[in-house]
Amino acid sequence: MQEILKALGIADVNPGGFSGTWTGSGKAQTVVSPIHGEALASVTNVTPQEFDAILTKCHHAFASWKLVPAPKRGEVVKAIGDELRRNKAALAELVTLEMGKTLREGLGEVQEMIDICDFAVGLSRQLYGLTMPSERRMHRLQEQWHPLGVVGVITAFNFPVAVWSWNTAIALVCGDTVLWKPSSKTPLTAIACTKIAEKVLRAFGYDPAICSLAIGKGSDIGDLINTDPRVALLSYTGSVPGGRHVGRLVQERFGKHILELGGNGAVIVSEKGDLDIALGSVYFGAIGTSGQRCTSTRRVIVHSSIHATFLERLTALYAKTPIGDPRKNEILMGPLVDTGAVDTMLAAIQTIKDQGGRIVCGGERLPVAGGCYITPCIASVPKDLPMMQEETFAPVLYVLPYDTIEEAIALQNGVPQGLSSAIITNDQRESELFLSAAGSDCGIANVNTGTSGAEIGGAFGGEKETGGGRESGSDAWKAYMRRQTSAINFSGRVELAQGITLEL
Ligand code: UN1
Repeated sequence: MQEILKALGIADVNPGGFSGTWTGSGKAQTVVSPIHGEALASVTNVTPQEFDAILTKCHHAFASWKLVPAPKRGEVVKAIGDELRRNKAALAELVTLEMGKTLREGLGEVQEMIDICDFAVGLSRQLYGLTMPSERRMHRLQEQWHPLGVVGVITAFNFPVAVWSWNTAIALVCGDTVLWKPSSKTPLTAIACTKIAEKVLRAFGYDPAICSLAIGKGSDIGDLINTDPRVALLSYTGSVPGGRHVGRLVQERFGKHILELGGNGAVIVSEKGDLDIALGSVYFGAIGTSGQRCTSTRRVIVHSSIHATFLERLTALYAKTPIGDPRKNEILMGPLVDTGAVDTMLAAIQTIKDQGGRIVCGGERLPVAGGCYITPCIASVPKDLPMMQEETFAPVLYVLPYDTIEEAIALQNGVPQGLSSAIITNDQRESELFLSAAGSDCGIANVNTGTSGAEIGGAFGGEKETGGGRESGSDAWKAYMRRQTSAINFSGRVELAQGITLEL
C-alpha cells in the first residue's frame, strides 16, 4: 500500500490545492479505505482565500493556453495518456483502495482515461466548423469554434478519476483550462492525477495551472465554483438535488453547465431474448461497483412467461457472489464506499418491505473490519412500488413482470431519471421499437448488452432528472467551446440580408 502511495506522489499529509504550487491550509481530513477501515493518508482542504488564488491562476493560464494551436495541445494530452499508461496499475489500485471498487474495475476505469486521451488527441485536429451558403451574393457564411475558458469539473466518488479525464482531455484540446473539485470521499486519486498532469505540463514548459485542483466541501468550495463568473463551463456529476442547486447557481450568472445526475437503469428482458445474456448483463449491471454507478441496473422488467425462471437463476448467481477485498482477483463485489452507504441501503430495504415488495435475497451486513460490506439485494416488487422512482445508490435490484413490449417500455420510462436502459431480445421489431421515438427515453439505450459500461466514443449523459448534459465522445466537445458565426462580404458593396434595401 505504501509503495503505491509513494509511486503516485502521495505523502502522509497532502495539501489539497494546486495551481502551479501546492496549497491547502484548511481543515485536514484522514482518508480511510472502505476495504479495511485503515487510514491511507491525510489531505488538507483549501481555504476560500486559497481557492480564489487557484482560480485566478487557472483563469490566467487560459490567456496563453487558448493561443496554443489545437494539435499542439493534443500533444500534451497524448503525453498525459502515456503517463497514465505507465501508472495504470498503481492508479487503479489507489482507486480501489480509496473507494472500494474491484481492481479489475479500477483497471477498467484507468483504461477509460487512456482511451479518452487517445480520442482527444485525434479530436485536436478535428474541431471542425461548418461553412453555409450565404443568401447574399459574394458573401460567405461560416462558423468556427474557439476556446471557452476555465472549465470547473466537480466529480463524484464512484468514478473518481475517469470523469475528470473525460472532461479534462476534451477541455485541454479545446483550449480550456480545468479546475477540478473531486468528491471529498476520493481526494487522493485526484491528487495523484493532478500530479501526473503537472509533470507533463512542466515537461512541455506550459503553465501547470492549466490543470488546477481545489479540494474542499461542496457547500463552500463547490459554491465558490458555482457562483464565480470566471468559470465558463461547469461540469457537475452528482445527485439530482445537488444538480438542481448547481444548475440554478450557474444559470443565475449565465454560465454554461453539463449536468450528469442520477440514473435509474432498467433492463427489459424479453421472452424472445437470450436468457444467459440477460442474466450476465443484469448481474454485472447490478452488482458492478457495488451498485454505485449512475448507469447501474436498478430495475429488471421481465416478461411474465419467464419471470419465475429468471428470478430463480439470478438469485442463484447472487447467492454465490464473491464479496470481499476488492484487490483480490476472484472478488466480484467489494465494499460500499462508506458505512453511511450501507445504512442507506438497509433503510431502502425496509421501505421496500413496507411498500409491499418482497426481499428475495441480500441486504445482510458482513462482519468485516471497516463495516462497509453487505450482500447484494434482489427485491421482487409490484409494478407501481413507489420506491422504484428513487435512485438508491447501492446494490438493490427490483425485478418486476410485464406482459406486452409497450407496457415494458412504459415501465422503463416511468421514472424521473433518464440515463441508461437496455433490452435483451432477438426480436428485431422489439429492439427497433425500443430504439425508436416510441421507445426508451434515456440518453443510453442498449440492445443485448447491459446498462453500464458506456464506451468513451459515444456521448455520455441522460435526459429528464439526469440533467441533459453530454460529455466524453461523439461531438460532446462542442459544449467545451464557444461557437462563432461569421458573415464575410467580399462583394465590394453593401448588401443587407433578408432582402432589405438601402439607398445611400
Ligand atoms: C458513472 O456512473 O457516473 O457506463 C459513470 C459506465 C461507465 C461510466 C459510468 N463507463 O458504467
